[in-house]
Amino acid sequence: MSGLSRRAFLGALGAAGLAAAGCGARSGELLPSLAPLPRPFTVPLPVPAPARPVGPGRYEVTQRAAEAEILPGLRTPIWGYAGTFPGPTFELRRGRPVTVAVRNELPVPTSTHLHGGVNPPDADGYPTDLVVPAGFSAHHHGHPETRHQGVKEYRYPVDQPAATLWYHDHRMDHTAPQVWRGLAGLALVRDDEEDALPLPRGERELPLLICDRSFAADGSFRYPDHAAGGHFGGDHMEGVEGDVVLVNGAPWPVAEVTATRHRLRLVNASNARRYLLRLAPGGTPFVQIGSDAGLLAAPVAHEEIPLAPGERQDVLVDFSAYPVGTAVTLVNALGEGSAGNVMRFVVARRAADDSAVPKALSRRATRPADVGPAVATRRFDFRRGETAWTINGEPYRPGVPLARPRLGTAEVWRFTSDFHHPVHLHLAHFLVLARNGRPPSATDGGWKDTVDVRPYEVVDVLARFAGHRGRYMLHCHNLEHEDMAMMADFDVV
Ligand SMILES: [Cu+2]
Repeated sequence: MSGLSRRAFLGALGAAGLAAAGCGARSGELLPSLAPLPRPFTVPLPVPAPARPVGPGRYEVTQRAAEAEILPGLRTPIWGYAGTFPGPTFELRRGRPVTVAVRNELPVPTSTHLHGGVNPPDADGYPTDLVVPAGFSAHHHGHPETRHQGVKEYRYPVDQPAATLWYHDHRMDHTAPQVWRGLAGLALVRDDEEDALPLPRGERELPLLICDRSFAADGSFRYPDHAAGGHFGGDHMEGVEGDVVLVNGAPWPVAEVTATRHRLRLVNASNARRYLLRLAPGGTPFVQIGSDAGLLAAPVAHEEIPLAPGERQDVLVDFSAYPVGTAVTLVNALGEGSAGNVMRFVVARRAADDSAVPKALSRRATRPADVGPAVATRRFDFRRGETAWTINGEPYRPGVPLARPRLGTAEVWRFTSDFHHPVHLHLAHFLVLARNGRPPSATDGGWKDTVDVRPYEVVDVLARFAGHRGRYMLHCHNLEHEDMAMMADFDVV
């Protein structure tokens, strides 16, 4: 590991690096695998096991090192919630609070963020609110830390609409390498409104946690050495991209489906990679029913789905549009080479289908006019600075809030950028109002917590600060940018 501090290292970068950050379609830098890669569409799609409560509303999950067979024939050391990658899927129900005791048996501290969750500040996974394993004593930051010895109980009210959430590590300066090693999983919130809809269920509802990884020759995850611990060089400062696309932890998997409607909960859990998802052959659209934070008011059909790190899309795909026997590939139009494929569905047989595409989905207000007037407008500029990735010209300063919105109000937040920055707000869900002063993209609809801000774009969102007072944050969800200081606190007062 480099002995240079993060800031000294970044300060040593030249103007060439600064210029390179601005242009181009890529959102990170490829780190190629050294292991031989399997043929795509040979590994069956796994579905992560459900988390099992140990008592009413209580879960206990241990973060630990384990091994997984990700590339056939090779063993990959992972760090996983419950020793699995992805971690177990939490099935949550609106109105039923849960407590999750996260025990840390890894060699490093962790902090768990439930992404998209409307949770009190002490359960939000603040980056210095750490669960410290037994025997770990190093303090290597000047930042004040909260330390929970061995275990922390996260109390989640689950007072929010049905949505596809996910959880992942959020440790200060170390999020990117710790998520890369496997610390991520799904949490699905369900409610009565969603239950009343005739959506595909059971085996026809597939959560698809998509992320890219690179592998060393021995099968272990490959990650820039100098990056582990928040020390990046110029070569991967833009973000680390792998050449293997994993879905639910399996490389380019294949799933047999009936020729019926399916619900796909798409999650981009990648560190830096953006996707533009299409079906090949086409001929049937993605019918979007939900966004990051829950169901849309009404379905919207798309030929392609962009997905930046942290974003989710809840879509229906009707496989009855294809003859039995068709191989339907989910491709990534932004990916080069092996990263151009995501997974494959094989339409195996006809079957009865009692699902439908509802005309109306959620009664939750999704028009800005129904949310109420914005009481303030604030600007947040996401930019590569001389010494780090910055927001409003400053690297992250824990405990120094850049905004103090009032509980129960809505504000317009304007995001500007010099590069691809998927901007994520904790606690507050938002509606995308405009891109460059024009209407948002067709795929920007509904309540979101992460928005893909592209190079030199101006994105306006209407954020609602509801649920809890206290300290939260906004940050770039390119995890390498996040680790390189592209975060800021805001206090809900
Ligand atoms: Cu960024």
